[in-house]
Amino acid sequence: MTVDSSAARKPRRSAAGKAGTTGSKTGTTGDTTGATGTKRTTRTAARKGAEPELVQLLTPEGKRVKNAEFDAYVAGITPEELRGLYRDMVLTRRFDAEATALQRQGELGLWASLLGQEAAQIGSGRATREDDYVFPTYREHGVAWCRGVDPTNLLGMFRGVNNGGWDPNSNNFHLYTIVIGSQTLHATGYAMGITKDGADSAVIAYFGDGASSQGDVAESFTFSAVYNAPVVFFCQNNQWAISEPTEKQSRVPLYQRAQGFGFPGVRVDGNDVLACLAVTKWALERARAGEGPTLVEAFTYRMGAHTTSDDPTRYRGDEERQAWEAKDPILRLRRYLEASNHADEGFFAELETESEALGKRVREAVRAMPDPDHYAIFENVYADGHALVDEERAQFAAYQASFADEGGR
Ligand SMILES: Cc1ncc(C[n+]2csc(CCOP(=O)(O)OP(=O)(O)O)c2C)c(N)n1
Ligand SMILES: [Mg+2]
Repeated sequence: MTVDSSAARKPRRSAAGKAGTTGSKTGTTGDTTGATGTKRTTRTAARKGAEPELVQLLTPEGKRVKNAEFDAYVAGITPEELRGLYRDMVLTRRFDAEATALQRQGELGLWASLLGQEAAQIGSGRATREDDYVFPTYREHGVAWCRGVDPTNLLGMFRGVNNGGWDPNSNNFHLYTIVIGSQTLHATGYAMGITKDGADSAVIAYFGDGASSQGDVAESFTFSAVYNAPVVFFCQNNQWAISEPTEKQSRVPLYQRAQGFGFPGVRVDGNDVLACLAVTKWALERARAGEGPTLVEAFTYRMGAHTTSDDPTRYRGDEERQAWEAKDPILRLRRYLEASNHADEGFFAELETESEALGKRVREAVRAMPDPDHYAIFENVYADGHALVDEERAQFAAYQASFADEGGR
């Protein structure tokens, strides 16, 4: 069993929208009632020293495995929807590869690749409803895709020509947040607002394993728990925070942290798009039903570098990546689609053409963007200017002038 808190028994919010905190005991005694209403035993893997269990619906070989708790959340999925999930993942990966190449060609200043995390993002992103609100970090290109944000809009910030590039309220997809973990606070505040409005929308906040060590995230957990806020904390545990491995970040599997705050935590196979869809749907439904926050830990792997500025060969071995390539999220859904005759050669060929067209569109859009103004960063720091900022601008100008081809600008 994978749900780790008796907080799943929390009462519904009162009609007045007040947080129902009474009776929300967070004890560690055995049983808890699960998403589907069945009784289950609180997992004790860590205490017994066993490996934490994953919610998995598709094995790496693409075999569909039964799961009594979460099958219900994908029971009605059609072959067309399955192909849709596959298409989402393939196009997201293609976009990401194009952005990485554009950075290498000098068109972008930086890129944070999601390679390997497509299932975590597409599964969870497709679980959201239009009126839900998403608070991403800086790597959620697949979630942005699901929310209907045009991929070319994600690139301006990485080229240095704008501070965001999309209207968060058009798609209920907040701007990318680089200050690690801080968006979990924004998400919690927004979710508390939804409760006050008496609405039944939910919020999902994305963050990484490294972010889970931040005070902001702990504060978000505390506030969302006591206010019973309708928020899903979706942690993509890609096992690295730049060069810092997860084992240096936590003594317990990350999803188990939720228990101490009084709400359930679930570890899902982050390379299994079906499992991510099912678990996130469950968690969002809990939020809508007034049952408060959930922590979903999507256990995955960052196959690429942290960003294009990083060189992972300095801190990790190739074998690790190879082991995770065998668990590739796209490959496993393809195997399932083929084995179950849900997709034919024509589908894959058409998708390949669509993929190439997307790459071309992204390339052309970036090349049509203006060059960044290197001095824009010094603007809007203080309304009336500041001596220190002036000094830094002058220092930067001198540095720029030291490059023969820059001419100081
Ligand atoms: C508050 C803060 N501290 C430090 C950094 C520098 N920084 C950028 S990314 C990163 C690691 C984040 O790791 P994780 O949360 O696991 O996300 P991942 O990049 O692996 O998806 C750090 C420390 C930052 N951006 N913000
Ligand atoms: Mg990480």
